[in-house]
Amino acid sequence: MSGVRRLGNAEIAAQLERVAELLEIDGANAFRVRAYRNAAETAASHPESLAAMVEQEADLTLLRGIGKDIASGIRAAVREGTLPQLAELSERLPLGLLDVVQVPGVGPKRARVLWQEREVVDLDTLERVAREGRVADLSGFGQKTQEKVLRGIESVRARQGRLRLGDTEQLVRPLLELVGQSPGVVRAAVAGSLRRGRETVGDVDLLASADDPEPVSTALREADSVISVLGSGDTKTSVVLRGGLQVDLRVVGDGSFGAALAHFTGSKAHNVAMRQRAIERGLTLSEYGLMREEDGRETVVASKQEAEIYEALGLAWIPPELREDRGEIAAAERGELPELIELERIRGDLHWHTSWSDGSDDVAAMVAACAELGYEYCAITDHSQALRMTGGLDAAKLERQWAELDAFEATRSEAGHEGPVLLRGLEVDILRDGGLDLDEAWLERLDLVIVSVHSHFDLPQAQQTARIVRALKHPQVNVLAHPTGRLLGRRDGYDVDLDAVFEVAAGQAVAIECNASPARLDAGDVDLMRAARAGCTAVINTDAHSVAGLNDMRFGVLTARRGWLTAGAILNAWPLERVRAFLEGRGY
Ligand code: DGT
Ligand code: CA
Ligand code: CA
Ligand code: ZN
Repeated sequence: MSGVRRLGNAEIAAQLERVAELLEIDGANAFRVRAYRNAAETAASHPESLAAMVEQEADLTLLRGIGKDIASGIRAAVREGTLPQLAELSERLPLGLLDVVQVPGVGPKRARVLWQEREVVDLDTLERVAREGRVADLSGFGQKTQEKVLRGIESVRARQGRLRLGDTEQLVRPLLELVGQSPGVVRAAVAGSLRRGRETVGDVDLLASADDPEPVSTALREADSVISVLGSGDTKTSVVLRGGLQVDLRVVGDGSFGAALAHFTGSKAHNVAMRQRAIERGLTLSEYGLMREEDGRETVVASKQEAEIYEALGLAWIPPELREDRGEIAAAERGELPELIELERIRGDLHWHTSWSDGSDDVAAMVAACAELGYEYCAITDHSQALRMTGGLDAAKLERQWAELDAFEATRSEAGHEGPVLLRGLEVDILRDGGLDLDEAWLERLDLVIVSVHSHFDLPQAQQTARIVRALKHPQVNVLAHPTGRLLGRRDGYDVDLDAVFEVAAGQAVAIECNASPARLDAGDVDLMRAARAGCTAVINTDAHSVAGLNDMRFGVLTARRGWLTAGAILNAWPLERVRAFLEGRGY
């Protein structure tokens, strides 16, 4: 594989999804379309690298939803970079139609008509044709559709790309409050990917129960942050917020709130598996409830509370973060769902920066904030010297920092020392060759050595992997920070064989970081599952560069929950003595 960038599962999934969409526009048979969608979902959620499986000549058809043709397509994609099915379709169909089908009111059938009758090939041509009034006169379209299309184009442009979890929170909180306090509303909740804690969110799904949907729908349409209304009917209202985020509100009767919440929380794959389970028990499951049909009469088995639906299907209630059809239903059936990590179980934050490097607050302020969060311990981990722009520390500067830390501790103990124990660490750069950016004596003196990659992102996979592995094999190294280097929505991770990295980390007692910064969430959910499976300990750190950044811990906890992690698997959920034992390489 030398030289060729190894295709990630997410990329394979995206290509499969694109094939499905193009087939749909092409008017292909619905079963064929669904086959590619199912395969895309499998690829996206499979914890092992498909490319690695191909290299090991594993049989891909053993995976759910992957048949012979798709398997051979994936093998070719791993060799050549592109699915042959996608290459073939994109020769016949303009790829811009993939954006056109996203426009509310268009969809694959209409996209095909627009392409064939009006030569629409992307959003720009669609906009021109619609402005010229040449959409309305197409059969089956009309004036109203044309107006809807024009509004829709704007919203597709605005929300192209997904919003990061951390960016949605402050937008959604006031809306949920507004909805919850609207006249007649009994219950209100967030559903969709946001409730599942996904690292990015396509749109926000809100749910409310009320007898009369009108007042709450009106309240949403008239909210300050709303810039356009995509549609508003009896049960569903869709709006776009300033900044482009779409919000869908569904209003249901309170009697079916539980069923609607389960349905609109998803994921789609989880819902499909749940519906199948209902059918196997002679029941049907929908957004209205779990129903039994007898003698032509339908009776409600469960619908008011979400937990009742799971119970009636012989399952423990499944936390939303696990609802991705990654084995949670089987685990719930056996009563073996993991006891997921909770924010309250986090005892310390072991990665943050101060004004000694590129942080904006000083040591005292950061430790005081950690005390405020109730932490038992924490670690100062500024950058090492290779990161010049950050004012990274060399041995001499570290010496000065430690003198300040000594003085800080002296003041603290005079004042009765009530805060968290402060460990002394450094985030040491992994150099191009895998060497560490600090001398041996200092590596030994530090309580905690974090290593990370901040340069040479473009090395070929074998070299990048060897570089990181070499760093991890240094006996003083304790944590690998942000192991893929991705920046959500901005930069893919570097090309690295994570399974090889995890294997070495497990053997060397190096913890794998779940970087809680909403810009990173790295390692992500599936990678954390892989790390845990390889025997690694995880650690959830904020990598805060200010006091405010310390509050990001919750995003890391959500990601770790999506990775099925329990407190026992997470270093900073352990008591200090056990953490020290881990850091010193003793039994832990
Ligand atoms: P997102 O918005 O891309 O981050 O992901 P979700 O999971 O929030 O997906 P979304 O907003 O399309 O739909 C919310 C949930 O509604 C989804 O997880 C499953 C459920 N759902 C039920 N029926 C349908 C359907 O026909 N289409 C879609 N898209 N979702 C459905
Ligand atoms: Ca959504
Ligand atoms: Ca939605
Ligand atoms: Zn850092």
